[in-house]
Amino acid sequence: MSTPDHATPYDLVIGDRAYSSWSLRGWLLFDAFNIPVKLHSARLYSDELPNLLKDFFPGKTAPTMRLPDGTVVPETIAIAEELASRHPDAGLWPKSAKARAVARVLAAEMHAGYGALRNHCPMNLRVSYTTCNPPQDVLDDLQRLEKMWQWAKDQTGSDTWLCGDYSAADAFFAPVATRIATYNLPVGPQAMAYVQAHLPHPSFRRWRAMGMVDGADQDFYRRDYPRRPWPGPVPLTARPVDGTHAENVACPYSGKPITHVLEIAGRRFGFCNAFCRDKTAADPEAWPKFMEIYHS
Ligand SMILES: N[C@@H](CCC(=O)N[C@@H](CS)C(=O)NCC(=O)O)C(=O)O
Repeated sequence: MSTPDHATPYDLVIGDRAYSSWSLRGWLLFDAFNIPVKLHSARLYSDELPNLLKDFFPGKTAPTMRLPDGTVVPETIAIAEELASRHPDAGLWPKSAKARAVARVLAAEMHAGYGALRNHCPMNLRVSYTTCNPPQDVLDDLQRLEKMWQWAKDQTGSDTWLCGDYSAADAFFAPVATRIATYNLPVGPQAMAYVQAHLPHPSFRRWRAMGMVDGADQDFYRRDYPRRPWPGPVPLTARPVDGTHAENVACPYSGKPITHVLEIAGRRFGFCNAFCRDKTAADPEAWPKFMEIYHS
C-alpha cells in the first residue's frame, strides 16, 4: 500500500459507474494501485454533475480529483501523472524507463483518440450484444488499437498486460476492453486475450458490480441490438431479501449493525446499507471481505 502524502484523503468526482468510462479510468488509478480515495458520485445527463462540480473548479467533467491540499485536478491523464508523482512506489507507471515511455504513449493516445469507437460504442456495463454493426471508421479504430496493443507488448516483452505489470496504460484501456465485450467487436485472438484479462481484474469486477446497481438505466445508452450473456466471470447467484435476520451480526465492510440482507445458496448475510448489500449481490466474489464471512 502506498502512503498518502497527507492524512486527508483524495476526493474524486465520478459519474454513473455503468456508463462513465472516464470515471472508471480515474477510479482504477486509485483502486488498482491501493491509493485510498473518497468518492463523490453524480448522475450523468442531469444537473447533479454540474452542481457537484461547482465545488471542484476548474473541473467540468468526471472524473475530477481534489488533492489533500485542496488543489483540483481534472482530466484523467493529469490525474494519472499527479498520482504517479505523489506515489512513486504504487506502480502507476512501469519502473523500466522504456516500458514507462511506451505506457505513456498508450495512455496519451487513448486520452486523445479512438473517437469513432467511443461514439459508436459508448461504455455500458449492464449489457452484452451479439453485434453492433460497426461501421468502417470503428473497424479502423479497432485495427489501430490492435496494432498499438501489440506494439506495446512487443516493445516491453509483456504477456498479459501492455507494459509489464498492470499499469496506468491498462487502466486507460479497461473501458475499451469492456466495449469489445459489450458490443462483441471483431478483434483477433491476441486482443481478445487482453480483453479477457480485464474482465476478471478484481478492481474492474468491483466497479462493474457497483455499476450494475448504481441508479436506473440511462436512456442515452440504450441500443436495440440482440443480446448475449456477459462474457466475463459469471457471478454467484445472490438476491436482496427483506428483513434483518442474517448469519453475521455486523456489516463486513463497516462493522456497523445490519439493516439490509441478501440471500445466497440458502444463507442470509447482512450489510449496513442498501448499496453495499446490492453491489455484493451483483457479484459476491468481487468482494473479498464478504467472501471471508461467506467461507467462515
Ligand atoms: N477529457 C476528460 C473527459 C472526461 C469526460 O468526458 N467525462 C464524461 C463522463 S464519461 C463527463 O463528465 N460528461 C459530462 C459532461 O461532459 O458534461 C478526461 O480525460 O477526464
